[in-house]
Amino acid sequence: MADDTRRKMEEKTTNSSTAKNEQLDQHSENGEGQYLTTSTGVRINHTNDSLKAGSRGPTIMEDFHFREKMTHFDHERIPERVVHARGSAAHGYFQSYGPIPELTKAKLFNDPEKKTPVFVRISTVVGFRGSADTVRDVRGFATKFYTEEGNWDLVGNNMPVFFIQDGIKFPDLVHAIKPEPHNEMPQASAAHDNFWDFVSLMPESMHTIMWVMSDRAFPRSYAMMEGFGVHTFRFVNAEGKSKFVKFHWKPVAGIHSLVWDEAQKIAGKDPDFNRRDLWEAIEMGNYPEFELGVQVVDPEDEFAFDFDLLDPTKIIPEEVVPIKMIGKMTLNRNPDNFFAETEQVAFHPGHVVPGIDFTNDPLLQGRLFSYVDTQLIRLGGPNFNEIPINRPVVEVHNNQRDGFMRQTINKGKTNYFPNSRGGGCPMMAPETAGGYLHHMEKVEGHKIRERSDSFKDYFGQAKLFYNSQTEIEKKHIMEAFHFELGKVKDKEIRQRMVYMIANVDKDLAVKVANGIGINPPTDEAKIKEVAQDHIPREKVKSSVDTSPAVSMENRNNKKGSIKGRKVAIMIDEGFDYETVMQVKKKLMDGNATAEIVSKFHGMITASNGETLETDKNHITTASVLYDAIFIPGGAKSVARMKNHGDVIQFINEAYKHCKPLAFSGEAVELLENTALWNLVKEPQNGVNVSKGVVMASNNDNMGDFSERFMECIAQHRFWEREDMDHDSIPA
Ligand code: HDE
Repeated sequence: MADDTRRKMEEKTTNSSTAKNEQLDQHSENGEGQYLTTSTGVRINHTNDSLKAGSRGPTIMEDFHFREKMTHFDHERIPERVVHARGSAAHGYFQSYGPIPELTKAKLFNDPEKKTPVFVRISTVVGFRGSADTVRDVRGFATKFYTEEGNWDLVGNNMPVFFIQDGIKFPDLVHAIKPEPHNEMPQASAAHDNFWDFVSLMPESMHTIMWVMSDRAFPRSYAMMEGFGVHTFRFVNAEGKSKFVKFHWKPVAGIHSLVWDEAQKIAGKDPDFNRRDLWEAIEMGNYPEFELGVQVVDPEDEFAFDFDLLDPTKIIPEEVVPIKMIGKMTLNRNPDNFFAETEQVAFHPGHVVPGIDFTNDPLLQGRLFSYVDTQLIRLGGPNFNEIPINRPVVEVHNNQRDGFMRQTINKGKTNYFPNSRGGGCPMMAPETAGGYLHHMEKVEGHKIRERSDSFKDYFGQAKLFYNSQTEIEKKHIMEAFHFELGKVKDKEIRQRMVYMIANVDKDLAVKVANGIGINPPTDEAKIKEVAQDHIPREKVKSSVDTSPAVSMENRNNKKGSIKGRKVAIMIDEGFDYETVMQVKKKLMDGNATAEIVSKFHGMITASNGETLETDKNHITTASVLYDAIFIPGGAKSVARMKNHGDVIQFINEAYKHCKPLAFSGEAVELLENTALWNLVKEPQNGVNVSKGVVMASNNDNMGDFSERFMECIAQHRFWEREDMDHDSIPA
């Protein structure tokens, strides 16, 4: 790009949310209306045959077009991220709710008029780049803020705690959880011997393990999960006063997850499930939104908790320090090119702006080294910040030069500081001109490889998490252990894990043991032995026994909206057009989507002669891909569907996954034909709702019917249906 074009672009920069988009647009070439050229700009007149000596002869070395095209192709792949390889991303903007100068001088928080461009990449951790979205895993939640003071990266996860307390253990953790080295199995799964061997020897991981065993490990949508900065960071204000902060993203659409059986089936039916959901939501204008919140702790209160603020395996319960909402992020544009943007984006927790600073959390300190190091190998050299998606929207001036793939053409004679020949430029910025000043924390101590005793309460918050869950969530955690440990072949590892779990909750450990053919944890000495150097913390004034906020089932976390949900409307020839239209409109009004599903693709004629085109047929979709199902009446349509095994399976499976189902008119007869009929109450006149199944035998009150159906969709799951499985829980 010409230098003056770039300068003009950079001049526009900061105040507009579209600045980053415009900057990127300068780099995109879609070739519309253009001739095909080589990479050096020579027009090509034929690309379907290589240059040969005679039409049946050998290919000629001279064919520069062939060689250039093939060489580029041969080098198309770069190393995937060693963790978080599978990711999906979106552009958007962040807007502050109001100035907070008392907390931080960072400009992005202090002007509510300003829209700061962002790029967010959400990822799974363990799977390879082509692995499925819906596996049980932590999700990465990395946000790059292109602020007027430079880039700030908030590189967080959808769980607020981490497996380990010190960065030096990260390679071990990742080796243990990735596929085993001898046979590279299993893909994108922790359910194997190496991982649980590691965990059974690492009591500090138990709090995070409890989160990973919960349904938070397979979000329904990236727009329906929380995000956390995990570490304690610092805010610093203009007076240089610092406060501890924990960052939180709260999804406006509420927190919702899949269920495990569903998640596994989706991994086969649509491995791109979450990626597609994010993409389609943005294409439809259903923009995912997240509020940014902070928990703020005064420096005087650093030691006021029953855990160490520097320990990344601990949360500050929201009930102890409430979250202050400071702004909102809206994701409103899909990337133009996956590789150029989503793959090449390079996050780094060390990318901070004035007003945001670090603490001595040893995990954070480890990360501050690792992220630049990894980009050097992944992106091939030190110039990765010049890749369009990584470039700040402000100008960059320094004496860094050369290296692989240098983009900038620096002018001038000097490339060092101090200099007189370049007028002393680029010069250092005093604080008043926005120069970054590190918070002047006093540090002293002996050089020592040791962990502070204040980090050694390994189970207190694992208990807190478990005790804060509803019964159904506890059941799912138990089932997750049955699955994960059930796949572990080595009985000694399973046994050690049962002892480890006993340190969190005895009753849970017994239930887990009974489900995986292992002795219940009766030996107190062994329970203590696996706990290693665990030191339970004394209760203090701020201690709590439960934190309702960590339960997804907590009503405040669910929000009661239908935004972003997807409903299958199953029809056949002769369906009732009016009810379909009515329900569809209600869904659209709530920013949910409806798909018309039928046995075959094509136009389907309703009983009144109107037609509707199908979006999916029985083969291209499945009930696991929807949040709810609606089957309208229409005598002929229902009579046909009664004979379709796929429809019956749709209904049964949706019921098993505790999703809302709605039947109107003759469609109620369809339900009568299924084994579910005995499980839901017999419908009376009018509209009936039983365990999330909405029924209306006649079409007199469709308004009420749609209303009740929407309420059920907002509730999402009807866990009482899992009651029938309760007998099978070993106690
Ligand atoms: Fe990362 N992490 N991490 N991590 N991490 C990477 O950086 C690392 C940790 C997180 O979408 C890598 O560019 C170490 C915690 C996200 O591009 C790598 C330690 C949290 C992403 C790396 C941690 C995260 C990464 C791989 C322990 C939540 C994806 C490729 C000291 C707060 C970013 C890359 C994206 C990616 C190292 C622990 C979040 C290797 C050494 C804790 C969201 O550098």
